[in-house]
Amino acid sequence: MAAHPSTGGRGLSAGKFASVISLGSRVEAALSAGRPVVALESTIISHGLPRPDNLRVAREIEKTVEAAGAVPATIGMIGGRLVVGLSDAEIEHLATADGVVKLSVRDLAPASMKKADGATTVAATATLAARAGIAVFATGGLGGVHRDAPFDESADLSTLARTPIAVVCAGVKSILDVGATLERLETLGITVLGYRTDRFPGFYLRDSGFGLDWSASSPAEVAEVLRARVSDAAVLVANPLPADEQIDPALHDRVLAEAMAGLTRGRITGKDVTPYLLAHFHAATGGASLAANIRIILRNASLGAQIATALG
Ligand code: PSU
Ligand code: MN
Repeated sequence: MAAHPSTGGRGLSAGKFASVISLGSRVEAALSAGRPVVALESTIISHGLPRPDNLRVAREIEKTVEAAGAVPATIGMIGGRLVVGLSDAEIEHLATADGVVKLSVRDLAPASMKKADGATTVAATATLAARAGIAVFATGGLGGVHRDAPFDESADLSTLARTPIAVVCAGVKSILDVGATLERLETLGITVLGYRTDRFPGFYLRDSGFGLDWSASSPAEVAEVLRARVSDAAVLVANPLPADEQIDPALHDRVLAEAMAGLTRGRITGKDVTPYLLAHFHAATGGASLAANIRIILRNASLGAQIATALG
């Protein structure tokens, strides 16, 4: 395929957004050959995981997707350019550079004008992946409705309501109001499919305490659900940690209470809330939450690749 002249050799084959989205060469080749591709977000690399583990994990996520037979497409912004399929050097840059901006969907265009380096959230990653023709996206946990601040609802939810993509995740973190988030997912018409479970996972915990109406028991069943869609909303594939890999629930509840108090004390608001809570968990659980977080992402990357393969 001919190189796109304005994107330094990386271009979308077609579509309204071809001039603003650059495809990595491996991703472009896989998409045009109809081979399985899994989209990956960069906010977890730049703002969700502590350094220096973040770079190692970012690479491990890509390797996991490859080992399961699909092509990884980590998504982010480099010098104002939206890249679907970052190179290893670009991933390293987003993992180590200072001043990498957290980008939700509404931030993409102004950040592009400013030639920013940016990491994309679930909302922004899903949007770009779907525009590029990628059917499956694997991540850790979604944003949602915050506890004690129901007006603070992640744009992940409203964006996924209009983005036709499968999102493999471990539910939403218990730092959020899980019940309210599930109610919003229902309102927004977003299908939630438990993977080999009828319980909604609680990220660090196997079970958030809430049940699910639907489940699938294999990548083939998930693929069947995806093919049967008649709306443009996302399908969440909720993949829980095994019981022996979850965080001790008592430790979890204690750290969560401290983290919530820290938010109030530090007057932390807006897009800083999620990174603060994550950093607090990682520091206060002596590495247990980090280990769980990494396991979640790798397990989801593998399942995402299996689903993309089953989709054909
Ligand atoms: N959940 C996690 N780790 C993360 C995030 C969520 O377990 O790093 C990130 C994701 O990129 C998600 C974003 O899209 O936080 C949500 O941020 P906000 O609540 O500001 O929309
Ligand atoms: Mn918010």
